[in-house]
Amino acid sequence: MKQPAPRVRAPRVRAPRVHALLVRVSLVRALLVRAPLVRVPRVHAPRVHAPPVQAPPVLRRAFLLLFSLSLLLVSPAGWSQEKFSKPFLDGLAKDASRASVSPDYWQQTRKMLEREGISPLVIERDRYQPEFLESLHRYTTRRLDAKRIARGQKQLAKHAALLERLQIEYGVPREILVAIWGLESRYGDITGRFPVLLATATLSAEGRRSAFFRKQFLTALLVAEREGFAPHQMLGSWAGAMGQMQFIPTTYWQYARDGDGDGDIDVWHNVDDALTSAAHYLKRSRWRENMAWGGEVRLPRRFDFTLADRQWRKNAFWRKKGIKSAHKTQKKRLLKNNKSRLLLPSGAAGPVFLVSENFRSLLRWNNSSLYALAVGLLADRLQGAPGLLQKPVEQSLRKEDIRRLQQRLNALGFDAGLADAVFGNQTRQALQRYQQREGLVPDGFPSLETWQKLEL
Ligand SMILES: [Ca+2]
Repeated sequence: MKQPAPRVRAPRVRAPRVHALLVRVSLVRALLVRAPLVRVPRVHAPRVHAPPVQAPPVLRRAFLLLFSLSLLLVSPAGWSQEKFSKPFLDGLAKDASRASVSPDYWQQTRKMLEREGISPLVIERDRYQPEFLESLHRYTTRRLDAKRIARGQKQLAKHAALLERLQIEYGVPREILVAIWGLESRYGDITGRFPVLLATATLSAEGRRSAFFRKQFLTALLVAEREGFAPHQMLGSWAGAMGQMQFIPTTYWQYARDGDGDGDIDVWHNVDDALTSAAHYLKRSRWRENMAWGGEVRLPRRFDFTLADRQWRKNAFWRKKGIKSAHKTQKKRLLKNNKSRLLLPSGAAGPVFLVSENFRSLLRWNNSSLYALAVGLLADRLQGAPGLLQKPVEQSLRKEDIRRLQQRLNALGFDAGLADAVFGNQTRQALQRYQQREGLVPDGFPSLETWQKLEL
């Protein structure tokens, strides 16, 4: 991993050294309050995507709480019995030295890791798998609530000058920045309480994506040393996402910027720094000025749903097929886009979207269509746009149902790939071919009608 050399700066004390017990108490508190914005770690390329993790059931949380409290009582030296192994820490030491982390900072970090041990909470979060796949309806209802919209509008007014400057400098609309801010951390309210170095070390020692998290850990070391944090003081989500925009360490290292020019980057407390860094990251993710993210569209009465195959096509093509903006005010914005693709997140009966190449920039931020749609839709709502014309279909699919669907399609000779309970492109296309043969609407969505026809 090639990283630019860290800026040389005298270490600076950001806050009084927090006793390990306090860190433990804050972690316990994280269990008591609503789960912090727990999300998929962002990867530059290729992106790893897993469905957003939801809060564990109440009972499990209560158990964890008791477990944590018992550790506080009986294990003052560390809150996990399982330690990082010596060969693992020795391996990290070599990598840290190669990445130009100072020997002194590495020793402090090693002591912290030896004292704390592998974090059971981080492991728990990483292994938690929701039983249901989230629908567009559920996803947006939980995130585009009236309070989040109203607070976003207040933030637009409060930071008008900064947002204006960023729009001019980076070409990213103010509403998009504020929408991301609202979704990532509820405008800075929830930035995570896990020590990032402990979380990323735990995930590189234990997790399914150890190579990815090892890189995050080493980059987090560089960030923490450069920014003058004690090793356990740099806090983030269980997966190491940091600050008001929830940057993973590699994103922070590459894209975080000093927005207010005070010589310091603080994406945790300084709104200028957080929003400037986000605008910079989006521009570098090829955000194009004067291009809408996309929008809801209206399909003609007779529409060929096999076109909903995720292909990028010229807007002229879509217009010829009779597709129109759902809202008059958005008509011009969509016409400006060069290429779009059609998105039917809840099938032909739900809302349909044309999304632009800027949507792809949002996917680079977080490779989830539901996330990118939520950003776009929240940004529109912040501008006073009405809600969706077509109500999303509420259909919660259990993972087990998807596995059965895949098995049935495979048995019928429609290659849905491995029956892994992930509703990916191959499954969608197999379902589309099945629907076409059976004379159903070929939207690649497991509607009730399709479900019944498949006799599932
Ligand atoms: Ca600053």
